[in-house]
Amino acid sequence: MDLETDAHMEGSDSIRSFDATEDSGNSDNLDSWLDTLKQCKFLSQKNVEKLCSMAKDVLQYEQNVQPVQAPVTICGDVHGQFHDLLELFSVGGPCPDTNYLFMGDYVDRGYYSVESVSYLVAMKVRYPKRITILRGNHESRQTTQVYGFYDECLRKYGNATVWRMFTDLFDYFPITALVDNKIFCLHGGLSPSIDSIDNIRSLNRFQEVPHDGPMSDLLWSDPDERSNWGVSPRGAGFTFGQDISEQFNHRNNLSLISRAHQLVMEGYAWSHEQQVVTIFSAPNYCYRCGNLAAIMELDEELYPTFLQFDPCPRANEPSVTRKTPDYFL
Ligand SMILES: [Mn+2]
Repeated sequence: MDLETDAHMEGSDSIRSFDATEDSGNSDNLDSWLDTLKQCKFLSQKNVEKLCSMAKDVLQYEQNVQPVQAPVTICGDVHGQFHDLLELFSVGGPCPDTNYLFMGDYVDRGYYSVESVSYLVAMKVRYPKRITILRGNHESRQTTQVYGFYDECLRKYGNATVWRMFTDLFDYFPITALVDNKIFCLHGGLSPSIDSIDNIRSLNRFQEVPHDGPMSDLLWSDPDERSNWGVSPRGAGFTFGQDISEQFNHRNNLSLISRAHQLVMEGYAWSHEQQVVTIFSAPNYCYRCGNLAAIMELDEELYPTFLQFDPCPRANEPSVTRKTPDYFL
């Protein structure tokens, strides 16, 4: 398919603009790709190329602070645990009946990064108003070369082209979202370079995640019991105390910071006197951590309900007793 011609034809298709289901067009392709992916089969390289091109067309118009309306269900790290991602949609309700906001880290660690990120990106293109996908610190060229996604692409496609197409696409992902102007969502946490949400709007996000600076901090930082800013043991981002969260929420008229990025055994954890919540959606992380996963449903009044879930029992799963790759250590 000639993508430019195809895009031109879609642009002149008036039916598309009036589609009440807010489809993106191309739904025949997308629905068949989604059917393939649901069986945990990955797309052809050619179709990944088409998918990434379509996704860029959608994501380039989203904002650094993407506005989202409640009700919406907020999800944390997935990390290539594809069967657990399907379990997440089973627990939370199918999209587009339920709106979803994912806070990054779709790839690395688990065995099905390709299927997981392909599925979420295809859902984004299929239902662009119903699902928001933010960037995590693992949606980067550098991190994916160390923690598994690059190797998985090589193994499944025989070359690095699919890895390059996805990591190029990651540069387009929005870095934060704001639910009804009250709940600020992002992968990591706050940055000493950012006082207000407007500061984030002025960043140029269309680049590899930098080693330091505000964009890096938003994807890497963690809340901490110690007050003020601290050095992060991760080697990127900062730790931030309750005083910092209070100040940020007060200054920006927020009720809550919702973030992911850290393994929490119950799947969710409050901190800073309920001004920050951590959500982690990969159950039994790395197939060995024994944690629950959770997602946070927000109703129209932004009242949160947490849904926890266990790992999905599955056939053909790689044995947990196999040799643990070095990058798990
Ligand atoms: Mn992370």
